[in-house]
Amino acid sequence: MAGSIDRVITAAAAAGLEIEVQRMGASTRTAQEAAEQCGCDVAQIVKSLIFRGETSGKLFLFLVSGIHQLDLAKAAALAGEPLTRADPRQVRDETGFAIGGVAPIGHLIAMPTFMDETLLNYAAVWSAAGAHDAVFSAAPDRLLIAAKAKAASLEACACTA
Ligand code: 5CA
Repeated sequence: MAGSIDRVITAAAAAGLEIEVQRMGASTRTAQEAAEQCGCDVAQIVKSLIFRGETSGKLFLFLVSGIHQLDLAKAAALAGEPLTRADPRQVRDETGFAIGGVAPIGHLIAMPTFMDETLLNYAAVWSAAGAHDAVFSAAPDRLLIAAKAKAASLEACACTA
C-alpha cells in the first residue's frame, strides 16, 4: 500500500506528535511478532481493531493492548450500536490500511476512536505504522490526543468464574 506509511507520518506531524517509523525487516503483523521486533512487552503493543456498526454501517476504531481481548459488549455500548468485525476489504477501502498494518492514526476517513485505558500505564507504546513490518513508538497520552481517542475500559474479563 504505497503511501500508507506516509499518511501515518503526515497525521502524526499534523497532530504535533513526533514519531520515527521503523521498518523492522520482519513481520510485525501480530502483537506477539511486533513485541518481539520492538523488544517490548506485548502489553505495550497497540492493536488497532476496526469494527463496523451493524445499524449505521460506519466503522469504529478500538486501540487495544496486545494482551487484551476487546469486550464486544463494552465496545458496542461505547459505539451506541451493535458491532461486528469489519471485513478486510472494507478496512482496506475505507481506512487505506491492510489488516496487520492498520495504524491508530492516518486513516482515509475519520472514525470514532476508543483507547484501552491500560495503555496509559506505560511510558511508551508501539503501534503499526501502515505496513506489516512498520511500527512507531509514542507516549500513550500523546497518542490518545493524536488519535482523537477517548480512553475507556475495553478489556474482556479473563476470569472463568
Ligand atoms: N501490526 C500488528 C501489531 S501493532 C497489528 O496490526 N496488530 S492488530 O492486532 O492490530 O491487527 C491484527 C488484527 O487484525 C487481529 O488481532 C485481528 O483482530 C484482526 N484481523 C485479523 N484477521 C482479520 C480478518 N480476516 N478480518 C478482520 N480482522 C482481522
